[in-house]
Amino acid sequence: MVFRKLPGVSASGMGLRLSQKFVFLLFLSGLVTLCFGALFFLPDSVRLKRIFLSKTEVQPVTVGSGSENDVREHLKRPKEPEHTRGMTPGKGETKSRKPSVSNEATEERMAGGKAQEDLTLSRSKADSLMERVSDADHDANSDTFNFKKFQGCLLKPALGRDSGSTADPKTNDRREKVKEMMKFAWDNYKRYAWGKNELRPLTKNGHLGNMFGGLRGASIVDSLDTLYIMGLMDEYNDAKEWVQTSLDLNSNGEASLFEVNIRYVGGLLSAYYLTGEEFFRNKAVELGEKLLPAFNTPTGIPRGVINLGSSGTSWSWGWASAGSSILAEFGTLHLEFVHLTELSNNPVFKEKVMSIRKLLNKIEKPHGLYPNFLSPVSGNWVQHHVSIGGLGDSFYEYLIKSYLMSDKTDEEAKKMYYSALEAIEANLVQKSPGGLTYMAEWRGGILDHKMGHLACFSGGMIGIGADDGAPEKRQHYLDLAAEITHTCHESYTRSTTRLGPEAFRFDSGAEATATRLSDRYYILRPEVIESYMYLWRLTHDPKYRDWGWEAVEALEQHCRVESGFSGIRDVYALTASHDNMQQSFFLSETLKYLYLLFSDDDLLSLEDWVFNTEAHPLPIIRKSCLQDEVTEEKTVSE
Ligand code: DMJ
Repeated sequence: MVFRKLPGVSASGMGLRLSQKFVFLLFLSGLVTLCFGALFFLPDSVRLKRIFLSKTEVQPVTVGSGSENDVREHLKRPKEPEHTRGMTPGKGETKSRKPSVSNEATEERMAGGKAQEDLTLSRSKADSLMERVSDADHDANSDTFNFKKFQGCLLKPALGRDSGSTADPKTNDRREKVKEMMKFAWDNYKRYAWGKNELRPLTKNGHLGNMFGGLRGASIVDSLDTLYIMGLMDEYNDAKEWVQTSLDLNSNGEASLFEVNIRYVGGLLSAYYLTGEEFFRNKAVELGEKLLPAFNTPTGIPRGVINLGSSGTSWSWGWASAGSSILAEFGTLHLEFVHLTELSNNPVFKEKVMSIRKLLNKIEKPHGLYPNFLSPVSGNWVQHHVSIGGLGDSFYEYLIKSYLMSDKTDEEAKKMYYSALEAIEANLVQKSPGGLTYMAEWRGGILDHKMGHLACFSGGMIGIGADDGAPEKRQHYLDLAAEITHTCHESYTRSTTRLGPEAFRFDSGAEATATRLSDRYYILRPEVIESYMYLWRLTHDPKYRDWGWEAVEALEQHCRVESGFSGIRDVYALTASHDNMQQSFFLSETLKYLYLLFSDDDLLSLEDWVFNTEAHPLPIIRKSCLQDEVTEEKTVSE
């Protein structure tokens, strides 16, 4: 035995010599290292591993920027390698992170439809992931959602009467024009960039970017519902087939939680609710599960970047101060996650977003405002910068939409929304010397008299919330919505191209114009048109349809190129300098909102649907109807 005292050997302590002790300690420490190392090779489901190795202990790095990711894509910094762009090592960061899957050969394989063995492999990986998630004692695939019953609970057919075409021939012609634009954008994407995330219309190739963690086909997933409601069925069927056979969720790159949620999860959910195709639902739930590790933080506030692979590690964006999370990112998950719970019968998704809600409801807010940066570790605000544009925007949108989507039962969301709106009115809403109402930005009490294109969604938001405000405020909210939409329209009409800049200012004599070169670009964004669509539905003032048509003409004149649509670098320059990018949100949002603007109100009626921030329609959840036995009998016997 190793510990036995050897005869004739002078001993100390336990009866061993110093050198023997040293050898023994060396052996012991080797053994411990070996055992600990072996933990890494155990399957994730082994309890021992879960106890010793928490998935998101690493508080590392950063990549892009919240709802401004697309801006960063636009303002590329080509010097840094794409994979490491914007990343700064953080506490616990190891150098052995797996590379994002992004080489061209792999891309082509994915784009063209993967070989059968790849698919089999992917499915078995997906299965093992499913097993791990169901560790949480919930079967994410529980088949409890009754699609027929859901359809029976809609007040109107999703596509309306006559697929939403109107009685007015001029409006119908405009609608047809938008449909043609969609077909043109889609055909070129299909021809030159099939399976990639976006089309580069000038160079006629595809773009993958670094926002989606190796997921492909953002333009396909973002287009499914637009193609479907426009009746572009051949195109829709191509898109559907690609999702069914080639959308591989087993990627291993760093993704923006926010972008994957609003575009992929949102797109898949809408496709399911419109068509009832089960695989859309399954993919949405499977992808939702991959996002869950981002919530493993001390506060439950998710980090912005997540590795979609089995490591499930998450990070904060490097540019966000002190490892903070972004309000517009963690505040823009609620609609999709509530629907994931509806469809999977797994409460975990709703629980995650409810704990975000709880924290935000409780935390002290400066002047009632919600700053843009919050620490996922301490749960405190990190900076006092407030914006209704980038970094803050869709958090407010999701509050009122959560209330509407809950069939007006989510009183907490309602209360939070109207209190936030009051604080916004008191602190941010301004009137320019020329009489234009705008939303300034707020930096610790100091106003920056600038309004971003992104903030122009707020006309629509305030409009859809008007009816549920205090009775004495309803008309006021509708007026405010109209005034903001008018200001955003002015930002378009005051430019040479009649398209609006990324940000416009109200200082040094400026009124709704960009004063800085860096704010002059337009990347096919939807927000202004989105507000036209809502204001049209709320007021039926024909000016909104005319303003939408002005935008169509400007898009055709300045953004349409030989092989698709492209953003432009300067809305004040008549000779267009194109940015060579057809953003996926152009197909998902800009063209969809235009199409709805020129359609009857019963196409995706606001009585039945709310749109997520990427314009993917999600149904209002009518709990009492869904649980009502009579409805089921009625719909099943139909
Ligand atoms: C879209 O992806 C979403 O609307 C998001 O909320 C903000 N940015 C783009 C469109 O501009």
